[in-house]
Amino acid sequence: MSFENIWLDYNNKNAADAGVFLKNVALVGFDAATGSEKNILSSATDELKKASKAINGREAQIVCDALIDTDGINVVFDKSFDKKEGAYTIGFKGNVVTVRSGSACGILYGVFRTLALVRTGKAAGFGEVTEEPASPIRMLDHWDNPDGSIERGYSGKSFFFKDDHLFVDDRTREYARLVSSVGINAVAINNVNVNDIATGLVSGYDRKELTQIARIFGDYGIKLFISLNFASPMSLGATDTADPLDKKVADWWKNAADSLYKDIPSLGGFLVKADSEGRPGPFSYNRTHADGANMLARALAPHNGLLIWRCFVYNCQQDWRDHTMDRARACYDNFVGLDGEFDDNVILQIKNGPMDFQVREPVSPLFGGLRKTNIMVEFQIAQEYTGQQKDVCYLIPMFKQVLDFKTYNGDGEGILCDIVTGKKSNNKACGMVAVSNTGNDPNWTGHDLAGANLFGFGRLAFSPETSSEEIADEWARLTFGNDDKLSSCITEMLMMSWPAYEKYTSPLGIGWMISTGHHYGPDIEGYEFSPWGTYHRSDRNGLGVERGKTGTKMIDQYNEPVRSLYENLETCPDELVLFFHRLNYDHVLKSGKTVIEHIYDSHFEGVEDVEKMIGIWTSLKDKVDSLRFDRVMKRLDGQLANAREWRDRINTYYYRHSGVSDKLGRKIY
Ligand code: GCW
Repeated sequence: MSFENIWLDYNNKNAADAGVFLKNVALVGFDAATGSEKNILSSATDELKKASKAINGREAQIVCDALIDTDGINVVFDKSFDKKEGAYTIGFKGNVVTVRSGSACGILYGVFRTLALVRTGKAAGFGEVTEEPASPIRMLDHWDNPDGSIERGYSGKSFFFKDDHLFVDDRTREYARLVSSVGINAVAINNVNVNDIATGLVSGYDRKELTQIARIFGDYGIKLFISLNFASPMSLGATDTADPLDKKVADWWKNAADSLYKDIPSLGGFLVKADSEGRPGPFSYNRTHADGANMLARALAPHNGLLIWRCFVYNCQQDWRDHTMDRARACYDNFVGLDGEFDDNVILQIKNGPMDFQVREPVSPLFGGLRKTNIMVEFQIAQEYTGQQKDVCYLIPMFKQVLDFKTYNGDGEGILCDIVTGKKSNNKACGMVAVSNTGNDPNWTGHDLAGANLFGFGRLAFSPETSSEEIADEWARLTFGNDDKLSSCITEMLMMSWPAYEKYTSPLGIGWMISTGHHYGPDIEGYEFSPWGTYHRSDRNGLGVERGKTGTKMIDQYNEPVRSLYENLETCPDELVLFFHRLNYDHVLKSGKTVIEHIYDSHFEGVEDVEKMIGIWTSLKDKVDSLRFDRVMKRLDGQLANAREWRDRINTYYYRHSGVSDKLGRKIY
């Protein structure tokens, strides 16, 4: 399927002076590049050629090894530039911009950044700035299956797999280009639920294609990761066990890793989902997750590979009648006792919340519990629970709140962002990852506005101090054209979208009132009497699971002062109060409203917000090409219908349970 260039479409309207900086290009020091550096530098050069051709109508004049002093860009590969891998300096002076870095990917990122700056009119007054990637690992996890389907994919089919095989086409390179332009440097291409032939990827299946993909990724500074099936040697018939302490098993993995690295020396490593939702894992052999992870890590260690181990481990066979068990506790309970037991090249990948990518969750307490373990935070830009790219939901503001969370992990406030970026520890085995929202739809993300999450996640992992508004504004200008009204309207829509989605779906942090299985649209009791551990326990008196001292004590997993903040109803923030506490409908919130009033009001407001977004988008009719205008409008209309459905179902449900009429007499069925 054909694809669009989205934010890398240099034919979009650019700032008037953008072309000046692309008339001439000087490449300085490029001869010093060796091995894969050369390829990365040539990706940077290609990019300048593409941009100059589109913006000026002719390719830039390229000179080598002499700086230019007018109308152009100097790209200086300077090994004495001694900063973090991927760092660069950009300096504007008159009509010349100079990009300098000591690493090839720093040059690539610096070139992409410069192009974004000149296209959005930021050259004037910019001066000189050095930027460096905050997170060492900036990763996308694809949940793509061999048959071409994508688990929780809302943008078409896979562009990595088709008919039980990996494949390579123009889109492979285009993908690498797109995500590296926002600093992504690691990608896992196959689903963490490793099914069918994907099990064989670690032991030779489609090795040729795997190698090609890794090379193309390498040209853009991206390391390939493979999701593995913990029971591979057994599933493939090589052993009769997958016990991590069995020598045959460890040897099998060692051989598999040796052979992989022989063919793909740049391989990043493995990603593992074990003992979760039916996947095999060390628990079957009475071994710990440290036993399992370390065995695999030792196979990778001689090659400097990383083993990324997911912490999404919980019992999905729970009895809903049992009020003592609490899924929200599981991640912490399963891992905190293993702190310090993992090898140096193991990284635990922890979902941002203790449940599962809901529209609102507290931060997972495990971030504050681990002190001697490498960790990454896992976000989901695939909008599984946040509108599935049918509804607009700009998630960057949510991710920023998570990153700002104070864990009090024994190292002062222990801001989550500092932990996963290795800021204080100088740790390099850490970072941020997002479950990708891409597929082979022409616009890559299904909803055109969902591109902001893909772009935004990369920007955030690289520069977490950038504001959500800045990211939205820049993305809008690059994607739709450099125009003040356009970008401010789109930014406004994006900024109101997460709060709107929260308002019409899930009040006060309760979550989970979604349709079962596919997770789009309301089904209030869908998961209520099921084994998945996701309950709201609404009855005529109230709703919520008590997670404080009189309940499941999940709140005790947080460090002080967070624990007291959440335990205490006077201080627990309204937006999370139903996550942590069971409340009656007449409980008065900090906002001054009762719980039932809040439920009614927020559902009416959420729908009004969607109507407002439609108004804003309508005002852009003359500014957006009709293809994209209509595509977005169609989805917004669908979103409005969806929002009304949520509003009516939830309001009616709680009206019938509580018997409390709406004070404002609005229509509740
Ligand atoms: O939320 C659940 C999803 C599953 C997913 C799982 C996970 C890949 O519904 O589809 O499986 O999370 O994160 O492993």
